[in-house]
Amino acid sequence: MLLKTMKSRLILHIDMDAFFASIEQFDNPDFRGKPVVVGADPKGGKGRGVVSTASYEARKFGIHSAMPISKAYRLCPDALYVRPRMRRYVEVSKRIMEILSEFSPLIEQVSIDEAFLDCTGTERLFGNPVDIGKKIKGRIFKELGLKSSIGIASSKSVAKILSDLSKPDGLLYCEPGKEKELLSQLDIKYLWGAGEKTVQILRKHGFNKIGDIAESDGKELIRIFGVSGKKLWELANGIDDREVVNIRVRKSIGREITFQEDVDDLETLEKTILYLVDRIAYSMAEEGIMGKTVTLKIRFEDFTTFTRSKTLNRYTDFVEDIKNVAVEKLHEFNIDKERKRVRLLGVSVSNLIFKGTDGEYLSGLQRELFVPEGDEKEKVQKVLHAMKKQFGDIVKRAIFINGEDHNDYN
Ligand code: TTP
Ligand code: MG
Repeated sequence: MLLKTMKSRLILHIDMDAFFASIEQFDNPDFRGKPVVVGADPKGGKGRGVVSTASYEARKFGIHSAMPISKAYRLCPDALYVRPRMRRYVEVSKRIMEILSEFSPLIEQVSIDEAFLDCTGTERLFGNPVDIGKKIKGRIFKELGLKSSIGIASSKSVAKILSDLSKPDGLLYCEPGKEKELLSQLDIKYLWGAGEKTVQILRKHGFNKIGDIAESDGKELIRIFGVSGKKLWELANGIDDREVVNIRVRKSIGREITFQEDVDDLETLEKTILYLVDRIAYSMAEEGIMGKTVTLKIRFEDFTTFTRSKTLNRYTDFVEDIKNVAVEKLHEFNIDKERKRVRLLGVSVSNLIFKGTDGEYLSGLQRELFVPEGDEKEKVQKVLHAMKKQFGDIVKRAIFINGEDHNDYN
């Protein structure tokens, strides 16, 4: 029998410390070493919003993410209260991901300040696991002046737990084979995937340490939680084969179409733009992306190809916004007057920002910052997207396009 030896994986979980607040402290040297609270305006204690995050100095007063800003103000009125600057944070986030991608091409960004890296097989290049972690921390600090915490293990869940435990400015490594031992003494609240509710139920049934779960025969867990009970048991035993999924930090999102027959009338071209933009906007909503720069690509019958771009003054994922720019650019080609025949038409959106995949907070913030509240267009678009998700192609705009369209990803 052929024995397959599974090589242990080397997975890193990187999470920035007090991300928004640390950026504020870096950008404003006066804020360093002081309690900084990023979030809504406290309005002298009457503010109604919440805390995005607090610097570690502010956390000493009990202030934390998602706490009402009025409560934070009561706990520490002298803290420095600043409004979020999302664009700046997204820019720094992109830079961090670029640094991480120098250490491995297999990178999964989980939220604005967090990513998994699969560094299996990179020891020869960068040294032992701890060295790799130190190098990454060093690079991020040197280039951006920010502190990070890193967990290194053979699985995603253990790496994630370790980065949490190592905070702030920490680095923890679990040798392969020691996962179960390491987890056993930890409180069940550290188990990745066990939310607050699950933890409560577990405690009610007498599970307090992760080891309590690992040592149980699993049947009780399955009885309580169904299939996810089995998952919990596996995680508690350090079993987690989820892979680091390569989420490409995309530079643009677009679609283009090559017509069956070259087109020379403006109306068809404009309709085609709407058709393409509809699909782009749907993908953007699906993937939680907004963009600022719209590019129109046009190829004439003689294969000469042009691109024309315009950068808006805000991020958008609205069909209307994207379409308007693309149509405006199309008109610059004087197709009507010159009767030029078009072979291919494409639209793409670049200069993108991404919302985190593990929560709505980033999207919420982005909406708050970039979109007027209660915008009608947004509501209509949301409904359209929701319907499209449910009914697929039934909800299409009534446009017939004679050609093949395809993704145009960069
Ligand atoms: P986190 O990584 O959860 O928090 P953090 O980086 O501020 O602190 P830690 O050292 O504990 O990792 O979230 C990253 C950023 O996301 C955070 O700086 C601000 C934002 N955020 C919110 O706006 N609202 C929230 O409720 C949370 C949890 C985060
Ligand atoms: Mg963080």
